[in-house]
Amino acid sequence: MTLTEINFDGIIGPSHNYAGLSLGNIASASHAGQTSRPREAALQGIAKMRHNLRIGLPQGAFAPLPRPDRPWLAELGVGSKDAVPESLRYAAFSASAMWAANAATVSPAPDTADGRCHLTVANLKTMAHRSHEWPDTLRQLRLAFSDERHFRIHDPVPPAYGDEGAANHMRLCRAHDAAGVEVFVYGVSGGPFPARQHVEASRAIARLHGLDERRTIFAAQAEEAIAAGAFHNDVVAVANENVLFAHEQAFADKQALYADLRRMLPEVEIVEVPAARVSLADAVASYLFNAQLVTLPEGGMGLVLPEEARGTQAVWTWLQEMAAGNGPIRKLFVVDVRQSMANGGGPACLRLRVVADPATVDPRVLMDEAKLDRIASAIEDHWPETIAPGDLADPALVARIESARTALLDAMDLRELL
Ligand code: SUG
Repeated sequence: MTLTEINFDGIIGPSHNYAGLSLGNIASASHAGQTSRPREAALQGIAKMRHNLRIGLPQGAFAPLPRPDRPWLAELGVGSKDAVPESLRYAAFSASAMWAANAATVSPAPDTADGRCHLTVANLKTMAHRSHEWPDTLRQLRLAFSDERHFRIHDPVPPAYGDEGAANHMRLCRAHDAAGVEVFVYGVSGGPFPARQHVEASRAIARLHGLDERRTIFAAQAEEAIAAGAFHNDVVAVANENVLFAHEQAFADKQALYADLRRMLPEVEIVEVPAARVSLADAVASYLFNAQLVTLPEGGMGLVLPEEARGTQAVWTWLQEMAAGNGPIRKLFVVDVRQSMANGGGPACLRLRVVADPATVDPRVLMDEAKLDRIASAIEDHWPETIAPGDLADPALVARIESARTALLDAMDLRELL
């Protein structure tokens, strides 16, 4: 068994649009009503996957979900032949499943009582447009990780408690294949904005995954961070192996969190960015912490950052100083995921990390250059170029969105997800 970290990116679906649906997500609100570019968006996502493959990282991908979500509309009394009512249109068409960090919470095998990798699909109940992702996400997780000797997939926790998946979960460890400390980050209050992750959901997942309480931490997000636009913890913090990279104002009680981490994992290194160097506002606007913090095959760690981080002066200056210093993070890679960023989704939002032996995963969801070529050509041939407000009322566009996904599933040999 070779346990390794695999990043599964959500392929950006053909209905990608800017509907301003996420209260508390500043990018989503500020781009509401703009014209989106689904084809460009999806190709940016493919280019990121290619970049990560080329620096030697294992890469997986999840297919977009069926949109409009007809079974969900049926539950709301909309028949399959009916036009989608305007009030439900954007929620029914959202391509939000692209942000795979919200698909599930993952506890790798070394952390769990039964020695299997556990995944709990996120209920995403706080936002209407995301609350109906989980049934199709669950189907896809069951397909990708069907080997029950190695994986255990859980239904969502009950909707009494909001759960947003891996975006509010960090794992620290000596090495990916060693037992880790799992940190569940929850929100209590977000000032004017909703706190999306409920502590009871986090506690339930820790129990369901059979985690050891001596290596499990529950930490509250700072209210000021949520109020500044950190609707998920991964907007202000990211961890990889023994490194926690976080903004000074990410957590309600950082001293307690850092002390617990040092006690449970003495080799932990905490790289904290002071507010005096990078304000919360700049951290949120640049998505500095929504980088992928990765262990490079040649040793050392790198950050896969969005262009916006290079474009924000205080952030880029700080990053360059850090990379030139003696710390654990030495390499900076910049990728263009602007179409996703405009809805509040950076490089780390677009991926779900699973530590597993690739040989135990369905090979169809594991990527190489040839598969990415096939996927890219399905996108080039079938994805709409633009979606302007109101376009989703056009039956011809709806048909095109549905047939585009079918073409992609054909290219991925995943027709059973139709
Ligand atoms: O849930 N945006 C997503 C962005 C999710 C980012 N994920 C992580 N931080 N891991 C959200 O707020 C906007 C959709 C719209 O407005 O059209 C949206 O759903």
